[in-house]
Parts: sequence; C-alpha cells; structure tokens
Amino acid sequence: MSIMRSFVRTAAFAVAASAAAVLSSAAWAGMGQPSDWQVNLQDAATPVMESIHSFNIFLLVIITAIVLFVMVLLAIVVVRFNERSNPVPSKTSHNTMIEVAWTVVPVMILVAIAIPSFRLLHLELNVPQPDMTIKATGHQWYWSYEYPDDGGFSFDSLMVPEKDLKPGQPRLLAVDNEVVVPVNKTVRVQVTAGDVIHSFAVPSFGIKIDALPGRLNETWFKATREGVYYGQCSELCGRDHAFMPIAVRVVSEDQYKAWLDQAKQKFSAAPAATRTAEAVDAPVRLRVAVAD
Ligand SMILES: [Cu+2]
Repeated sequence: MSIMRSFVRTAAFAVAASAAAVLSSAAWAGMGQPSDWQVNLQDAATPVMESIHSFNIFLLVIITAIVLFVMVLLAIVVVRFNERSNPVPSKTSHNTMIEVAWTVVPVMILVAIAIPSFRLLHLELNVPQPDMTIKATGHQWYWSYEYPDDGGFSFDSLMVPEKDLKPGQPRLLAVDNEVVVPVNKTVRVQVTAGDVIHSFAVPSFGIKIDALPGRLNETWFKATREGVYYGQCSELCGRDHAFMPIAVRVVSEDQYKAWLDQAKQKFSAAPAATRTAEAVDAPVRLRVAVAD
C-alpha cells in the first residue's frame, strides 16, 4: 500500500499546486488587454468581471477535485483489481448505498454550481440605475458611438493601422477615437448594428453582447479603475472582422468633463455618416475598379 500512499500524497500536492497557480495567475494576465504568456482571464476592472473571476476559480477547484478523485479510483482499480493481484473476482452486482451516493452527490455538485451561476447572470443582465448612456453601433468594419445624455454628439472609431501606431498603442487594438467614460460611474451601453451582426465585447469589463441590426441590446459596466480597456468585435462579421477593435478610456470626472468640451466641438462639426461613407467605401471602390 505504500504505492497508494505516495499516490495520494502526489495528488494532494497537485491540488495545492493547481490552487496556487489559479490564485496567483492574476499576475500572468493583462489589465485591459492581452499579455504575453497569459494564462488566466484578463484582470477585472468592474464588479461584474470580479464575479466572473471568482466563479471561474470556484469551477476550476471543483473540476480539479473531480479529476483527481476519478484518477485515484482508476489507480485503485488498476493496482488492486488486476488479474494477478485479484485472481478470483467478486460477484457483487448491486450496492444500494453507492448507487444512491453516485446519483445524489453529482446533483448536489450541479446545484452548488447553479446557485452562483444564476446570481452572476442576474448581475450581468439587470442594468442598475445608470449615470450615463452610450450607444455603440457596429458597422463593417468599425464602431460608432453616441453620447445621448451629454450633448448627443457621435463619432466613429477606426483601428489605427500598424504603420501609424504611437508608442504604447497595442497593435490591432488601438483606435483613432476612444470611448471616454468617467471612473466609478454606472454606464449603460446600448448596442446595435448598421449592417450585419457584430458583438460588443470588453474582457476586463466582463461584457459581451450581440449587436443586431434593427434591435437595441443593453449591457452595463462600472469601471472602478482608470486606464484604457480594449475589446474586439466578437461575432464573425466579414472580411475585416478582426480589425474593428473597441477602446474605452476610463478617466477621472474632471478629465471626462474636459474631454466632453473638446469632443462636442470636434464631433458636432461633421455628421458621422458622411465621414465614414468616404473612409470605408474608398478601398471597396478601388477593388471594384481593379476587378472591372
Ligand atoms: Cu464585427
């Protein structure tokens, strides 16, 4: 039985190691954007994402425990009940206690998972009283944003091409016009699309919601830390699906007011629709001309 004892000791060590890895893995994940060798989810910047993190860790612990338990059972069968060590097998075919246990215990595990899962869904789907609203509209292949509460201006947000990146701007994620919001404010995001289905997703905020033409979807976030948070369209929407990132800059209340003043001037001058029709159609027209 010394083999069994050392196996159990190894298994216990594996549980401890995996728990330690999960708890410390926040260090391997980026805040607001992916990082090299990232293992865990991106760092949390909102209460919703913090709940997603703890639910994820809770599930990992359950999964690890189940895997180790099944491995121990398998090892016992292999060691103790092979033909050599157990030449005359038992004829037992029923054991009421075990049969009840292997039905009731999994049900209890599922209930234990369901309760925090529904609590999280409720948190995500019930928009609390918002401090401000932003409307995000997905287009092939950029996002446009509207600030209905703060002046009603709107603007388009296009990816910065690689050759124009400034130091600190991440490739394929930086945009020309970022969404700017104040820190610690509940922001309601109304999401729709102008052409095909897109999806508005920002991992550090824990939000991902489909942008459907002709339908207004709603989500919310309350960023508790200042910084720039990146996301991407998360619904295959065509050729440049991978090139319509989302960038949200969370700033202090004063910085937000200052940004609002200059944004109102900058963006109310030209309506968004005319500017993008030119910008986006240009390469398409060029390709049509070449094909002709
Ligand atoms: Cu898209």
